[in-house]
Amino acid sequence: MKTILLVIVSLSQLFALLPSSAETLKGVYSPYFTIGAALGAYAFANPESPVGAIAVREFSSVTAENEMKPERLQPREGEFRWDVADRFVEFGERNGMKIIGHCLVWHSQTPRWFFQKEGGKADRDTLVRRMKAHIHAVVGRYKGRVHGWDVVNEAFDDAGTLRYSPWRDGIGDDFIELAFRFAHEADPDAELYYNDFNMFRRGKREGVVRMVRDFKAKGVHIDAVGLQTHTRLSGPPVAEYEATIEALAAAGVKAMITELDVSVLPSPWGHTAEIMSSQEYRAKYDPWKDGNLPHEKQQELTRRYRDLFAMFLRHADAIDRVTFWGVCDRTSWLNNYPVRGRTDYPLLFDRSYRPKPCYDALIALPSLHKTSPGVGNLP
Ligand code: 9MR
Repeated sequence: MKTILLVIVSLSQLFALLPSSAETLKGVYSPYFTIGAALGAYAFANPESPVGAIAVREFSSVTAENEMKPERLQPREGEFRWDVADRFVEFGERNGMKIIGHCLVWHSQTPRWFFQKEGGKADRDTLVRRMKAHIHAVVGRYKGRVHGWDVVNEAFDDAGTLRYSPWRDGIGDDFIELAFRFAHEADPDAELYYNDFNMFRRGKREGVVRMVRDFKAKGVHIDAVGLQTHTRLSGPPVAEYEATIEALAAAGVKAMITELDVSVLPSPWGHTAEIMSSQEYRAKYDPWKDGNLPHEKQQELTRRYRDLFAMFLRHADAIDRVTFWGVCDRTSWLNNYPVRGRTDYPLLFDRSYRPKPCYDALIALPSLHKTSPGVGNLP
């Protein structure tokens, strides 16, 4: 009898250690913030997709990784292609998710015709008219269905001044403000965000905060700033992102973590996610191409995710949503950037769609946080 009891007790202890199948990312983080993922058409337009199935189970928000960018929606002036974006929005609605539109105004993935007219560059009036038409058409079509829009993407440089963009070149520095005004006109109830990478850098943080304060002073509607958060195992320091989240809260907007991933591969470029640079394939930059990440790297990845989320939990009041830039390693953009054809391991699910140890750590973290806040920061 005693032995049977002992077996039952130790079995139940064992089960208590295993992640319960009832637990999901969106469930355990629901008291703190929304958990989202970016998806490609392979996931939301294919009912058989394993990635789509994971998204439905684990995430309560979705962002279209590419399918709502200007080049997809309006490849030629006045010729809109809604088909795939419509399916994305239907997928989100069917699964009761917060749908995020990405993105309206960007220097990249925007067809050239926007910026040209016969004989050369389009003038300011033409550009403003085209920007307004694009934003009204896109935001208007999904009015009341898309929860929030990345209105302007990546307009600042690391120093906190405005970077080159054909929008800025043709319109002037007020192109950002105009985009927010047009988006607010088109759907006054949609949330509006400014979104950028390298938001851990002090210069960029200060530049974006200045813009937010200026918008608030002028009555230009803005709800949140997105920190893309494409990170690496070795950095950037969690404390630098933390400083940005605090600065945004002080300026009166929420922070969103909008494109989270952790590249584990060696990089000659340091911490930036600069979109312009790319490099030729070299084997030394692709050390784990057989699909097996060494145990100690797996542990480092788990620690990195745990440290980031421990900080997010401490600032849950200032953070509205945390979105991963993808679901599983197989389909991450990082396999092709900044070097084509590598094997990276940046997300929570592996190439066979199985949850990785970092997933288990993130599932366990909120209950640890409740009993001893900051626990994830232990070495
Ligand atoms: O993940 C996206 C990738 O599939 C595209 O090829 C790429 C094109 O620029 O855009 C990627 O997404 C970017 C996002 O739209 C904005 N922030 C940086 C992301 C990674 O480059």
